[in-house]
Amino acid sequence: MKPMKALSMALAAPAVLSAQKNFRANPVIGSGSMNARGLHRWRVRQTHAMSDRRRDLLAGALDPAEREAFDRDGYVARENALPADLFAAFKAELATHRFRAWEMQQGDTATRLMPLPVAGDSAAAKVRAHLRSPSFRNLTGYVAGRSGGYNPVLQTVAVHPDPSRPDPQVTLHADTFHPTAKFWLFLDDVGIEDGPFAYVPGSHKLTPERLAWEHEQALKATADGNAHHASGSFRMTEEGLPALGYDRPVTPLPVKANTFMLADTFGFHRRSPAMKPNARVAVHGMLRRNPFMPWNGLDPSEIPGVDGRLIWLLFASRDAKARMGRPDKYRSVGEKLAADLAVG
Ligand SMILES: O=C(O)CCC(=O)C(=O)O
Ligand SMILES: [Fe+2]
Repeated sequence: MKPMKALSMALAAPAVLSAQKNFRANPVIGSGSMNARGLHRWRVRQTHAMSDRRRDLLAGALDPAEREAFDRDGYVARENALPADLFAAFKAELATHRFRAWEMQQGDTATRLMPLPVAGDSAAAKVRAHLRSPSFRNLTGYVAGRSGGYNPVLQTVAVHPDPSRPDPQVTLHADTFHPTAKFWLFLDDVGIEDGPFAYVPGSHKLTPERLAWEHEQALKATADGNAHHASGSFRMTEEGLPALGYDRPVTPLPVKANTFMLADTFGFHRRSPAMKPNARVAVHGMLRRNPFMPWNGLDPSEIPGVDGRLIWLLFASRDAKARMGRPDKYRSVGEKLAADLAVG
């Protein structure tokens, strides 16, 4: 090995024991010879075994019916998630209050993120606190396979359907190689025509066939033409599911307003294509921590004073990058109403 190559491999090595999933960005994770010897397969198996142990420690704090639903399906829906009066107050606030917004365009779909206020007594701040209260936190930690802090943000998915410019999120995929949680508190009914979240029930389980498939994907990921695949979010086809031991079909999950939908996005999922222009508004969040650490909780992002500022720092850093001529995929679009369908 040439000295420069050896140095870059040495610098890249610690990421093996982290949530880093990008085959192209990291020369060790993307190494053909290491993956041929089973590096990716080891990372998958190890993180799933560790998540199982961490989940066992959290299980006692859960509602048994929610736990059972999640263990079976890989997702769980909690209806009437916010108290009715808070939900009504939040909807009323969203109808008139503009929030600072950042937008990303992918195909025919724009995704807008609007951080919620972290203090004060607005309904939005109360919703944020409610979604971080123990019963949400415990369930989210369990689904993620490791509990910790998270920052719910308002998310609008604004679609102007155009089959010639598909949204990459409508392709079936897994987000990463280890258990990880995403959630949506949907603010309106989401019918089939509105592009609901869809999931392959049971596909969060690491079957021997899935493990073998993960290994095969890793061997070709670095060279894959699909950038999402190469970055470690493996794409999947509906026809390929039975061979991995998943005998249930992709299931669109239409919901009633005020439903909290939570999924382990190691399982295969996608956004169903919307059939008409629409804006799907939700409070959205994710919990993804280093999956190689044995403990739950003790999350440095939750240190008082740090907690709540990180999300704003993240968005500020996007603006700073844009000012330096290196625009992030999310760009600042000023203040917006959540349900605004106009993009830009
Ligand atoms: O918005 C959705 O329904 C799913 C999108 C997705 O795949 C993701 O956020 O990981
Ligand atoms: Fe996804």
